[in-house]
Amino acid sequence: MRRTTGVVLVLIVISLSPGLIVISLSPGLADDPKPTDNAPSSAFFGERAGQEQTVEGIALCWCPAGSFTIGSPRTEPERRPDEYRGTSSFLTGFWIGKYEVTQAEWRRVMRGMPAEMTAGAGDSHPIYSMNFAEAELFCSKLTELAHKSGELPPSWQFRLPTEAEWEYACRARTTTATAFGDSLSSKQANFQGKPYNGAEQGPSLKRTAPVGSYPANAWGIHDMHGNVFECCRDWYVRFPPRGEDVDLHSAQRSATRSEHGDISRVRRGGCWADDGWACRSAFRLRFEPERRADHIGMRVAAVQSRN
Ligand SMILES: [Ca+2]
Repeated sequence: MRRTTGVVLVLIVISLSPGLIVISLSPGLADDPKPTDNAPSSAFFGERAGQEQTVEGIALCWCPAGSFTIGSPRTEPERRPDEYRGTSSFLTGFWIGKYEVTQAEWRRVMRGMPAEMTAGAGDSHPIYSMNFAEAELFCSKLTELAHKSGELPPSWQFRLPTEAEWEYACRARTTTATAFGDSLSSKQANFQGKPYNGAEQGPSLKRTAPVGSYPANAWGIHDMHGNVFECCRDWYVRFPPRGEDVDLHSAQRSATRSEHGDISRVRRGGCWADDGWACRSAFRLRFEPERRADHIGMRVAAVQSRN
């Protein structure tokens, strides 16, 4: 049985603004960790940024513990106010999908498709048109399969990335507007129409491309820019808190309402149906939980559970 007596959990409640409560659980240092107890999960940690492994058929890239500047500078062309900058940090590293979840992966785990694939169909095309609940169900079923096969330690799980995790993985240490610099051509990512910030005009497929058709970022991750938008687990908060391990999955009360009164999750990274500017690393957009769209897909993260 896993020993937990050596760890003291410190509960910190920070009130950042009226109605916005962030709860952070940090492991205390009351006792030395017991290596024998943690051996299986410790061995599962990566050792360097971009290190790869495949778990339950899903290729993953390691994102190390550390911090980065999330958001965009005021000087960035096409910047929006909700991209305000701050320092985001991660106490522990995590794995993120090297590719968007594909249609073949979805079919294998879910035993069916969420909708007709009208914007590019095929095993290696990204899945889309799932709603938020189905995206989360995919992650929990994948976790179950990977626990059963023994490829994922019991203390780890697949889930959607937080916005901070997503942008950290997207940037891969870059501070420019995209992981490929301050402009973006549709030769570098699958988007439609106008290149971003004066880049060379490339093709417009007007549909999804097989995942990995475009160059990877510095950590080996493909299609963080373009192809399909990727839903994150956070509720959309116009000015989310920055800081350590921010996770707004349960921050429904803090979610910012749209002009129609709706609250939403968040999607990131632009897509085949939008211009290049929407592919910027810091760009954020709403994703209403019940919505299905042929340009919104997902990518998984594998993280050590916090309980
Ligand atoms: Ca994408």
